[in-house]
Amino acid sequence: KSLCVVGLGYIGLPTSVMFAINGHQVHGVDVNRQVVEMISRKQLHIEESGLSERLKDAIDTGLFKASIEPTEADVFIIAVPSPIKADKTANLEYVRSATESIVPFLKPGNLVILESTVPPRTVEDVMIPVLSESGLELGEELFVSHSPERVIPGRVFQELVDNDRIVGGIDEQSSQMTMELYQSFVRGNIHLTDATTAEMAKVIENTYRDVNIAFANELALISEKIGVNSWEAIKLANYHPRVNIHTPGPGVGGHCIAVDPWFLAEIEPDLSNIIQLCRHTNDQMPVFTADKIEELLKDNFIRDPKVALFGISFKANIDDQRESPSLKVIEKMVERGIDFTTFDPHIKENVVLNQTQHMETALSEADIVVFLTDHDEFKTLDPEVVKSTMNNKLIFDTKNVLNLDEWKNAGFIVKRLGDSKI
Ligand code: SAJ
Repeated sequence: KSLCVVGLGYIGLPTSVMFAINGHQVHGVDVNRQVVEMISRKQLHIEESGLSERLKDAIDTGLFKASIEPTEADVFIIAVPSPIKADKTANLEYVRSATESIVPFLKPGNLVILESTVPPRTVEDVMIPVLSESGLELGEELFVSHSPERVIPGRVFQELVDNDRIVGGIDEQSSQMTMELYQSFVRGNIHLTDATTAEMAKVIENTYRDVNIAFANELALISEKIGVNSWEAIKLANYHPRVNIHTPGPGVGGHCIAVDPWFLAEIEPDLSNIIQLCRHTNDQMPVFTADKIEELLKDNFIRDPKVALFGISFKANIDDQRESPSLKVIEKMVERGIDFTTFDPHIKENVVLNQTQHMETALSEADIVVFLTDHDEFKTLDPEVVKSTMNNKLIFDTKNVLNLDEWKNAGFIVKRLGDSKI
């Protein structure tokens, strides 16, 4: 089949490459000329394990090319961002303009698939009116579906193949055609439904995670007051066969979990009480983290402190700092006039304030090290090395990344988020 994939970001590019190496003729489109030029030179503008070599293969076999304008194809896949605006409502401008951009190229028999995560009813209420402008009859000449991406950054190529996939068509034939297409590489089950249910299912998945994490964060805050280690208590509770509580931390980042719950809240604000409350709970965690840093410094009589913030990305072992709780902690440090440095072994360019590429520089004269991300590199840090250039020796672990007993034995004053035992 010939495919035209609109949006060559974290989802669109790996998906394009995946279809190409499975024998389809793929034309990738992105409005960003620089991105298109890089990809055409087989260079990456995003980091994803296994992408580089697959992109080379796809281009070398002549099955993948990129440009800034769509062309005619059998299937159109839309994988563009769907962020939220400042007022916490969905910005569907990219979805709308991507849909508009393909209308002139549509012909009878075409299939249009939306992969971006969107508020339920977007296919029906936003895309269908635009696609109708083609003059093609929906369900007869033009087929449309939603098949939300579900992959986790860093494991995209495994998950594209192994994960179950939801396919929701505007009619049965649309669902059927979409399923047959993804069967070219999906080994998981493909579940068929309607477009709006597919949209709802995807948003629910990420909202479930946000609500669960908010619950874990609330348990952490309660544990701080009652002499309990929430990490241990949650672990014990999870030994129950029907309990699966997530873990606390300095907040929820990324462009999915912290965003998608708003897609439900936006539609029915009066009915989404728990969802909104959980968003607020998670958004407050960076503030709690900053308060705790100040408290620890004050309790230890440290004046004019220097704070070393370790971990800038929004989660472990990736280079993506979008919506990261660390950014909010940094903001609070600035607001409160506290001197700090930032360090992240996964972020190779300096992208935030006072960032250094050298751990020694970050630690030099520092009074406290705050761990905000559970990168593997942090797990193996040697307390003796960390200690050698610090001024005071405080550790605040917000992700349960360190063996704090070991650090205590090495002479550190230690504190773990959500744990009043240490
Ligand atoms: N976090 C916690 N505690 C936890 C788990 C995560 O505080 O127990 C935090 C992380 O530190 C991070 C944030 O939540 O800041 C989000 O991380 P994540 O690993 O939950 O999610 P993402 O954004 O990398 O990817 C999610 C995935 N969705 C689900 O697991 C249901 C992925 O499968 C989706 O494809 C992706 O969202 C998406 O694009 O929607």
